Amino acid sequence: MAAKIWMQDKLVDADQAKISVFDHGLLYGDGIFEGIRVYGSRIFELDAHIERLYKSAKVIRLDIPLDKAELADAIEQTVKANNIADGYIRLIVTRGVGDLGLDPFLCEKAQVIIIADEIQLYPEELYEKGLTVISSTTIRSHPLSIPPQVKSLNYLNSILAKIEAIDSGAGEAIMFNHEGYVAEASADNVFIVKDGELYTPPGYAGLLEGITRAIVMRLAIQTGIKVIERNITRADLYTCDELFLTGTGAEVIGVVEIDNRKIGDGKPGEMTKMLRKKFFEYARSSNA
Ligand code: PXG
Repeated sequence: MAAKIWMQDKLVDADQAKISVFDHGLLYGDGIFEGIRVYGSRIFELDAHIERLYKSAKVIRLDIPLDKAELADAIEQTVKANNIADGYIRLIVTRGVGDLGLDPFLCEKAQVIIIADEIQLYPEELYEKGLTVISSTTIRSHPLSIPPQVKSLNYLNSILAKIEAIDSGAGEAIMFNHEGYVAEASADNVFIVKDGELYTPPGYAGLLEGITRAIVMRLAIQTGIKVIERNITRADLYTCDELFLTGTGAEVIGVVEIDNRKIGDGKPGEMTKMLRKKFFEYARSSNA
């Protein structure tokens, strides 16, 4: 358990880190967050996470009470105070304390919370064997609803998909968009390999543009692999040579079965393994 939590403008003991029952983050899921990794005491892609947080804030008209440099400094201090060498940061900004009505502008001030802790990893065995996934019947929200680009505190869409996965004994659920194209998994982005080329749904398919996704695309291009962002159908998933997911928690993980259809030979594919290795090395290297 984390010992010290950043609350607004200072570190406090974990048992003193409390928020009001009138916080709109709790009452309405009105807020945003980021999940960030720490590798070898270095905060991975901190600038990209801060940029994404501020973009989420802009969309929902939330004023973050710290500027980007102050926020980065607060994150660094929280990691140090908890002695986290390899771990996980949860950065949260809620709308803050308001009344029982929806109006966000009646809230006093946004509430910044930073938790730095150990990370719960998928067991290594799962990376070797690969994940089983299902197609979710819950679709990603329409772009004119909660924009999927906003990493909001309302994750019920993803949670409904995750429940479906758990109910069917699968590790993850693939979510489609309102047009029936693949969007992403409940907390990861989706890639497929077909004839040696790498495909991933474009941002406009309605997905969170993952920071891991961007790095994996870059590493693939550097290796000479052609990377194509285009709409992917369910049949594309069923007939691809390889399928894998990317995200802060999972990094790169192979999928070997979807909706009772085996992918490839039922083991994580060669390109998946190569990109997992490259990502693993990059994240732990001193230039990351
Ligand atoms: N799509 C969704 C819906 C996500 O929530 C990703 C894609 C991958 O994005 P990144 O930037 O991480 O490559 C996410 C990330 C958690 C947790 O505790 C979830 C995420 C990140 C960190 C922790 O479930 N989601």
